[in-house]
Amino acid sequence: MKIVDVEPIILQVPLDVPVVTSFGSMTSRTTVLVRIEADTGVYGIGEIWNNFPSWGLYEKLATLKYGMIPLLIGEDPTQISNIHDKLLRAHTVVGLQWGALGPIYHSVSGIDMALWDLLGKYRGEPVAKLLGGPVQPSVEVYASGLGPGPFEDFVEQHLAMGVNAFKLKVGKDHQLDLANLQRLRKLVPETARVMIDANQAWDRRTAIRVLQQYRAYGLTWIEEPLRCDDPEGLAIVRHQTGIPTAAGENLYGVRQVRQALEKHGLDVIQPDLSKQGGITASRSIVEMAASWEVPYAPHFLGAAVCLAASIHFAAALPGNTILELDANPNPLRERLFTRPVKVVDGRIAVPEEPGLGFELDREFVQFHQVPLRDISL
Ligand code: SMN
Ligand code: MG
Repeated sequence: MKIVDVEPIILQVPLDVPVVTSFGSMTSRTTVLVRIEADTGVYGIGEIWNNFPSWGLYEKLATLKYGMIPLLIGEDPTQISNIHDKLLRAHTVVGLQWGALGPIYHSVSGIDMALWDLLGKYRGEPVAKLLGGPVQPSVEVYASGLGPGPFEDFVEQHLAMGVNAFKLKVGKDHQLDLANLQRLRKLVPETARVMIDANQAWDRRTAIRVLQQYRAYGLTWIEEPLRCDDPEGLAIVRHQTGIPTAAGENLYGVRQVRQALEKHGLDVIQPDLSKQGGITASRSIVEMAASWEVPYAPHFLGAAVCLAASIHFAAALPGNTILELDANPNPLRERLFTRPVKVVDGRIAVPEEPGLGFELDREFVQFHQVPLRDISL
């Protein structure tokens, strides 16, 4: 079998109510899917991370088109490890040189995910099974993306779905963060897990000072309290505050993760399957973390394809604690598939169909697919 075609599919859906992130306001949701087809007609779909800013996709698409696709055509798509290795070997040094490690890993992520989907479809098996699982038939999720604005409705909706873990955005305004945390704790049952995410906002001194005040709230973790390139700082923060730390969405390559583990900076590792190099690289990351007895909780904030991949992954590989599920409305997560992903009793069941186990809704895709020149920024 040989790869004969690799196509990016750019989808953009305007939002009625912008989603406010700590980086800025999102007026649309944009994603890049990758469709890989083999000469037998079998195909797979993957997803490349694209959150904010939407114009970030230009560099990922260029990396895909000029860097990756020429290396993929003619390859045997079942040789996933070889292909993964070849793509990273060909691009890592030049990526370090021009400072574009992110887009390289993001592009490889979409390709890798598509290859696993393709392999599953070819073999007639779900990806969770190809990965040697499942070790659990369903995966617990937590609702993320709460705050800094009102979040009561989101919390209520997710409690009704049986979700019992919530993550609040912090890091902009300490008084508001504290008030939000108190409000969230009152809204949820005592048994609920509560996490906070500072998105790299603090320096060491601020993190320690602020987190002392959060101790009383029984936090399951503080995510990215410091810049992602300060693993020693993370170790100091977790030792001095006693609050577990989580990070990983901005660490690229096993070496960066290994350094964070060696410095004892992490209690939970959070690879994102659309960012860190797909299923193949994320598997290396979580297996390496397991040797430090550090469990994983996949980061996820994208479209339905990455969600499906994350479910297979977390169901198949031991050491998963929980999976992120963005609580903000996102049509690319909710309406991309003919059969939407459902949360029941706070968990998502692993699909039993071949590959990632879903069908793209053709009408939705046709309606929202945009040529690169028409992307609104
Ligand atoms: C996050 C990532 C990207 C955009 C907004 C928020 C956050 C998360 O770090 O982990 O969900
Ligand atoms: Mg985060």
